[in-house]
Amino acid sequence: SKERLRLQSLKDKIMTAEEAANLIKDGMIVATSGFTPSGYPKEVPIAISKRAEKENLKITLYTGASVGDELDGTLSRANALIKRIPYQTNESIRNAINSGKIEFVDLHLSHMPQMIRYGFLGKIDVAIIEAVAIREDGGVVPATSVGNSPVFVEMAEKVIIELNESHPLELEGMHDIYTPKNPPNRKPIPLTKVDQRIGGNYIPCNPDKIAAIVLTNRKDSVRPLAPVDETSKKISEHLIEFLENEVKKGRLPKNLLPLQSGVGNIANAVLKGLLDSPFEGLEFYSEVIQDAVFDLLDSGKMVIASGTSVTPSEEGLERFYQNIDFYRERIILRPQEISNNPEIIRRLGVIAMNTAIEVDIYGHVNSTHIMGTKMMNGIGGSGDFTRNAYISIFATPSTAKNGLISCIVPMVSHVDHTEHDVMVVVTEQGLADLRGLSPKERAKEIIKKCAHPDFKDALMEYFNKAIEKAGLTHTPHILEEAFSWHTKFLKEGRMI
Ligand code: 0RQ
Repeated sequence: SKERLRLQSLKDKIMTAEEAANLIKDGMIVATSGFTPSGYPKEVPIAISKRAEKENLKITLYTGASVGDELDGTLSRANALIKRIPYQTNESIRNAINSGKIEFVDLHLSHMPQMIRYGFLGKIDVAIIEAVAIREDGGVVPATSVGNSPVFVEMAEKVIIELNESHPLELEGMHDIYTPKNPPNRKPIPLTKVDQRIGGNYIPCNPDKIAAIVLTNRKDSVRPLAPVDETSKKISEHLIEFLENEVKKGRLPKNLLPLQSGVGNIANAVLKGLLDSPFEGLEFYSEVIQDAVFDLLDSGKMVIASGTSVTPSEEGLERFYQNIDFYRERIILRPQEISNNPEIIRRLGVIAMNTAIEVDIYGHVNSTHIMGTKMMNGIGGSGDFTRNAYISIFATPSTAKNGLISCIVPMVSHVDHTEHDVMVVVTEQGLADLRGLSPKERAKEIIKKCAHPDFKDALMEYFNKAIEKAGLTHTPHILEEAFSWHTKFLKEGRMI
């Protein structure tokens, strides 16, 4: 319709997904919109996969973060991917990464856009962007995520637009697009408050670059959320008690500071817990806006939410669209270069809450690897937020795999966040406040507060034995035994 394609000279670029997919050649770098199954292209990737099943066609794929099965799933099952950057959560692609079929590069999400502008990641041949409209000047109005789309559109040779009518036009005005310049002498990013807008509400695009427009109304495949379980609920209670105490001590204002929370069930439980908390006037400065944020906005407890994508459940999406005028006043979607920007996170004083796979007794955190070797999802934005937070928090259940694995271990099998970055660790057992503690003090606090009773004594034994063997060094370890819990699990299916 004229409302969605406002530059009439582009009308002859409308074509089928199969025709658009023919623009992709073997060996190309293809970059797409999409962030945590939201706002990603669907029709053209499916068409590329179909071609790849019949001919020799392999591409490198860049995205904002995780995308839906129509993209990561179909392309990896069609063996159409050589390399993938920077984050994924799809089972097919995860299996391909962990069996050597695809090279995966796990990047901090805020780093990727500038790495592309610096030329570190090669030249982007084609960008495929999901949009709700194309403006009179060629500008692209993104859908439910912004992610890396601005830099992809800027740097790609050609742009394919999937104009998706399943997204309401009322999304226009929700985005705030600002692009920092390259060094030297980059200016400060002028964002000092969560509710501030610093850019335009569309992605500028030279219309000559738009090589194809594909019309669709296929919806994102969104993920269902599990109901809040006992473990997540306890984690949430410990965390809220901690935040209340910080307010009492005068280290946080009454309405806290802007909150960031990861995705998944624990994050959802923590946000739900805030609904029943005494806090008012909350602000959210995060990546992903999920259902619990709608609850907080509806209740009036939260006044503003800034992120790079809206990723609701199916019911959540319906609710979002039914009340879009209400949410457009309270939600701002920014490029991931801004939502995850270290400069802004430090300036705003963001409280970062992310999930760990495992934590060691000294407070190093593994967020990405299973038993040190297999990639789960990727570091995502957790590093962007953790290193620069006012308070950095990691949550995890104290055990995994029905209690056979302790998520508190002598030494993490992969390090994503070092002890220098991690201030608080919380499990359903309790919360360890590590601020101002030395490694040996941290070990006692983490074991005492966070470890599961089944593993507590064994962890303390390891720590004491390490002191006996290594002496009172700065960070006592027994190198021959540091990974014995993991190797035992791999051999016998349990850690102790
Ligand atoms: O595997 O499903 O095969 O059983 O790890 O664990 O408990 O389902 O937790 O879905 O919240 O994910 C850290 C991966 C947690 C996620 C991580 C196994 C466990 C299960 C997943 P199964 P759960 P969640 C914002 C910030 C990095 C990115 C990030 C993540 C699977 O939060 O990707 O923070 N974070 N982004 O069984 C072996 C252990 C284990 C274990 C759990 N100790 N050993 N396996 N598992 N603990 C979002 C973005 O940046 C986009």
